[in-house]
Amino acid sequence: MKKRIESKVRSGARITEKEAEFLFAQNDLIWLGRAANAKKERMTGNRIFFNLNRHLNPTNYCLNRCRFCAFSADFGEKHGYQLSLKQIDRIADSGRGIHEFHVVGGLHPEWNFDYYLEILRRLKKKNPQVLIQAYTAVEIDHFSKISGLSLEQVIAELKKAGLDGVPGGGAEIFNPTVRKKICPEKISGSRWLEIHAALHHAGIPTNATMLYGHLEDYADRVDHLRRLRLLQDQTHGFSAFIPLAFHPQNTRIKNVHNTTGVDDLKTIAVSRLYLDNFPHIKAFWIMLGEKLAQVALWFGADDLDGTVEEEKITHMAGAQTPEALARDELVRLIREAGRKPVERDTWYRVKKIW
Ligand code: V47
Ligand code: SF4
Repeated sequence: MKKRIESKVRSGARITEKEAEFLFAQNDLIWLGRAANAKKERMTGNRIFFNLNRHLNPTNYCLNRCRFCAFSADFGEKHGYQLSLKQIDRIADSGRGIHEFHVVGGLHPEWNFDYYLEILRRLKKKNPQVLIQAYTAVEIDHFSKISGLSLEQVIAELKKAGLDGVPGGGAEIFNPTVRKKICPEKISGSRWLEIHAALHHAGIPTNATMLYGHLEDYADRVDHLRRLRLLQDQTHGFSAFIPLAFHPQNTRIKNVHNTTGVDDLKTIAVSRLYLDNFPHIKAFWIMLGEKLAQVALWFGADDLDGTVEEEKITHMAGAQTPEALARDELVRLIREAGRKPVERDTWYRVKKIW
């Protein structure tokens, strides 16, 4: 099987689901890394992308209360918050010099669709040059429900308000049995895929994620990747895939440990090898830690995300990483890995080669 996979990497032929499962079960991490790196270098050479971005989570009040989520809150809970439009304006003031606002939050029980639109308008008004990557498919589905508008109408309104791209959150794991255990209230995997297909048809590039390291097994991960590869074959609208390492602290998923470094690297590597139609695989340093994210640059990843500035979702679940990295620090991490740092925006337009 190893020889067959090596030859497929050389010829560019597709990895099957059986082979992907074999790769996940593989203990020869160095072999796996070398294969994934060969694939990465065929696609993006020595380049590693990063963004100058600011994350912003407008509220953590959320109707869904997914069991793996330490971030969300009900009214009356101490850690609940919602940003006023004045606070959004202050964040909008900090947009000078960045390339992206990344906006993700909860399904607020009382906000109407226009409030979510107004957030985009305010960010865009003060920063017309900054791209906005906002609202997961889960939020977009919610907007359709609360506004009575069709999915296509919601997307059109979001575009009008300044939306340039959609992040990959909300995908979690598509298998309905596991999904029911970790996020019973959330939209189904099929609906998530349907929303991304609609965004691609409307010309909005999106990302995809997979939350791993909870109750799923390798077959569930491969099934998740299979469904993503299939949709990408049809639409070519995904820019990047980001495996998200589950952080269990303060969540309602019990008896699960943090992911290990080996599992993190394996997941990056298998994703690079199997998702041959995804242009980019992101090692999100916030979740992996800066050091492992740097190592991942030799295991198939070609992107580190960005400066971030502020992060609540993972930190409320126990992440020990900083909430921000300076541009120079990202450049140093990439250079010290022997790679070429490439500053990009949401659309992977090159801003500067370092
Ligand atoms: O969907 C929630 C995850 C996601 C936990 O597109 C958790 O570039 C780990 O969308 N442990 C939202 N993960 C974040 C997101 C994202 C992040 C980075 C890059 C991009 C991108 C998108 O955060 C959720 C969920 O999968 N999440 N709780 C947790 N305890
Ligand atoms: Fe809400 Fe998203 Fe947290 Fe689920 S993961 S509870 S949808 S904020």
